[in-house]
Amino acid sequence: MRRAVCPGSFDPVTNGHVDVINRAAGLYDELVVAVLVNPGKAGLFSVSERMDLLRESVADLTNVTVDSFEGLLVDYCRAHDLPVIVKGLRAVSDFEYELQMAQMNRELAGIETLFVPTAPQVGHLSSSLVKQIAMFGGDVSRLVPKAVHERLLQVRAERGT
Ligand code: COD
Repeated sequence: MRRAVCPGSFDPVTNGHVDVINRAAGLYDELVVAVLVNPGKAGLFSVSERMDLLRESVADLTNVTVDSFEGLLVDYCRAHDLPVIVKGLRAVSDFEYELQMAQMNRELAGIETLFVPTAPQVGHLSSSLVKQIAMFGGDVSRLVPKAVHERLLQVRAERGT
């Protein structure tokens, strides 16, 4: 059974994430999408909201499950028998940091990293840009899954911005 993990903050999941998850799901028998619990950084969405939005966004992928983790990714990988990390790469700026993390994760625990190059139509997407645009009233409907778009509209309405 080939298993892998797609880790991230996913605050919130974008169409860029969904593209990487879709493609990784086609390469492995089981794919776990794991949301980082970062007590030092409050996101726009809670971890459980991010997980719900992820589940809705990848509901059609039967070999994908959504989980969360705290601490080192390699410890989570070891505890859940996940020998491969799948990451999306957007640009050279992503590559430098991602390469360093991939080398470190391999040194720490022998966990390999597979890089999936972004699809050109979503290469410019990031959660932080999407949040910024949405909170200033811009249209992000083409950039995120439907459930995320609806939730962003709700948050904006609640904040009255
Ligand atoms: N196209 C393609 N890929 C994309 C796109 C896009 N438009 N947007 C994002 N991605 C990729 C990112 O490159 C990343 O691989 C993944 O999707 C998740 O992105 P984010 O932004 O949601 O999440 P990050 O980058 O904040 O997540 C970082 C981790 C949580 C994976 C990392 O910090 C981590 O492993 N932390 C745990 C602590 C640890 O183990 N530290 C030691 C590391 S050596």
